Amino acid sequence: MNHPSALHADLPPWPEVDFAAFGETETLPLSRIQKLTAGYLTRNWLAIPQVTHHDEADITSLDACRSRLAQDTGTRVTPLAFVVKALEEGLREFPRFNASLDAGGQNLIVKKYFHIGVAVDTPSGLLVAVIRDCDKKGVVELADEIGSVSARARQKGLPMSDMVGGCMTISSLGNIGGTAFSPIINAPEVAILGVTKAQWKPHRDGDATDWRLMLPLSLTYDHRVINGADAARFAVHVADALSRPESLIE
Ligand code: CAO
Repeated sequence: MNHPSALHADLPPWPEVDFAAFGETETLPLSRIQKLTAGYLTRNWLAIPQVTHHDEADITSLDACRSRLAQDTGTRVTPLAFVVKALEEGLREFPRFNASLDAGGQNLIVKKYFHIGVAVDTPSGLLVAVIRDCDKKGVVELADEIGSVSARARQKGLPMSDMVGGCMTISSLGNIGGTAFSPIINAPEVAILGVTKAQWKPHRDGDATDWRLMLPLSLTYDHRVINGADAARFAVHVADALSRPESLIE
């Protein structure tokens, strides 16, 4: 396997422009986290042949279910906790997604644990908090943990021990907007699930039309490890699990 720095070798130099020659400018230094993230993202973008597959999940029942759960337990439950649970189910059904290539690219290491990373937007940059043993936690416990770890990440950052060992990452843009995007894989994971804003859409059912709340899913996968048909099956599986929320909270 080519070392990522070798992939840089033939690129032309970055353009050096005196922007001030064209008008007023201001220089803002990047934070330590932004600089680190920039290096990792560039490496992962260059070194992984990645493809993004798009699908959507019917979360009409899930939306009602999460409001009920929040009322019963007093915990704020966003769709993300269900997405974590559905993803964990997908990883169990499709073990190739719960894997990493070793550093030499010769072996696939399949994990028997289910730790899921959640990208958190903090004032000093993007952090990925790893939620451990998602197979052993219910939706409410996951919601509670996502809420507390993301608050901690925003207030004072996270220790490295809270950010390592993830199996697959979720990048949720929540209710901000957008219909799809291409998240970059968080190496050495082999896939990442992007989630954008759920939208009400008409659904034809025989002669009738009803309105369903649809959640866009954008699955980027490492094409060296996962083929397109399996990615499509994986996305359908996760979407199906999300459409049956009761099975996720059993
Ligand atoms: N569609 C519609 N509404 C959604 C939604 C979706 N896909 N996801 C979340 N929401 C709703 C939530 O239910 C909540 O509304 P209520 O309070 O009325 O229930 C609201 O949007 C805000 O949710 P949130 O963002 O505070 O909480 P979350 O659990 O969805 O997400 C976290 C937590 C940490 C992932 C999020 O705060 C965050 O940091 N997101 C940004 C991650 C990011 O930057 N990703 C890009 C990485 S690549 O650059």
